[in-house]
Amino acid sequence: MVRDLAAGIVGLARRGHAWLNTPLPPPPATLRRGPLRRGAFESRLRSPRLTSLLGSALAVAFTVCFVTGLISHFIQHPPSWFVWPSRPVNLYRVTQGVHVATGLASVPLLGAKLWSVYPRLFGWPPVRNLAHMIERASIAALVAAALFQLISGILNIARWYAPMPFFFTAGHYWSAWLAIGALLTHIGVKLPIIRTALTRPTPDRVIDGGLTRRGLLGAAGAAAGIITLATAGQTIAPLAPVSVLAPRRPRSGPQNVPVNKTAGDAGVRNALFDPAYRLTVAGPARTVRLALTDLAALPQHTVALPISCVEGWSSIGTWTGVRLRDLVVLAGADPDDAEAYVESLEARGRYRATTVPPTHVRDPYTLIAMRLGGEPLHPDHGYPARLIAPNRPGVLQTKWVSRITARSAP
Ligand SMILES: Nc1nc2c(c(=O)[nH]1)N[C@H]1C(S)=C(S)[C@@H](COP(=O)(O)O)O[C@H]1N2
Ligand SMILES: [Mo]
Repeated sequence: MVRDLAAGIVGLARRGHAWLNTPLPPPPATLRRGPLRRGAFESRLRSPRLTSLLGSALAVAFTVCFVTGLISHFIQHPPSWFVWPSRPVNLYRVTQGVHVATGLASVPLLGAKLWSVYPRLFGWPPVRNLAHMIERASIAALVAAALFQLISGILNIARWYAPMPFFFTAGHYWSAWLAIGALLTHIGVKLPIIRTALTRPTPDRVIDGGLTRRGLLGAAGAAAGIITLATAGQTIAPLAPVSVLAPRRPRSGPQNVPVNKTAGDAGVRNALFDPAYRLTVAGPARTVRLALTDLAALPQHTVALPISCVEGWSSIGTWTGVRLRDLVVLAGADPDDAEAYVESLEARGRYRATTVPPTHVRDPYTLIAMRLGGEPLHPDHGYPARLIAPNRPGVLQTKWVSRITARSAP
């Protein structure tokens, strides 16, 4: 009885397996045209070795890009276990510069990689069996997610949001998980092919006096290098002259610092110069309202800190103002343990407020700055007062600050 049952199950499994692996019939002769023609793709440059080499470079670039992107996301939306230090002051500048650079360098690598395998799109039959179908679907997900990441990232650094009818940050974040998951699956499935292709080198022949494999790899690598050089100047000042692709230059903008959103864009032009302006600091013991003269009478400090935009550009400024920890103390909070909620005069806008965690409130470099390069802040840089903290994304360096609420960290 038990034996019959077991035999039945095994038989069913066998039949299922045979069914899953039954190939579809070959294409009718009328379909053997265009890309479905036998020998439609001639280039003998294509080989598992070429694809594996390009794929390895791409896997490294994608992994670095993913990790640095995750860091940037966690700083902006910290899970409870995540702590980002306030030093070294340039760390975020580096991680985000690397994020944007590896993303951009991936463009020619992905182009070459897709070229090396796209004839497989026209393989026949399109679906051989269930396993083959799942594999093709996972590759489709990988290609779609990779293209989406590169295109949405480039649109974001170009600040061109019209083609993106979704919130960039959320789309880019969730699609990153899809891309990295599909990439791991892909590597897992192809591992035997990759291993053979990389361990048993095949000779690199000159084909019809044309390009060699080494030549093609060199060209893809050079393109990646040129793109990196042509954008790295948005954060490495000496490279700025050759950075023809960089949307921003480190020394452009008023007071030698680029501007992302102007006072006009934020709709705060009138409020800035209102003589009734007060910086409100609320805390557990009291609420104080400070006029500009009161702020100027507090101890002033000067720090050299970068604005490091998530878009990859960065620029150092010399900022002067009062320490956030001194303001927190005025309102009766513990400066070593408080977090500060900093709000802007800007009424609406995703970046009108930010929470400064205890690591950064504590840091003596964290200022509510009133001056940049020795002059009062330009209206576009956040006059009358803005937050500037070490090792933080630019998007969290709130401009036109009007209110600070100090509370003990949860
Ligand atoms: N209130 C407010 N502050 C803001 C923003 C904003 O849109 N609103 N943009 C942020 C972004 S994205 C960056 S990169 C920095 C740029 O500062 P800067 O214009 O002085 O260079 O300001 C940040 N502060
Ligand atoms: Mo930014």
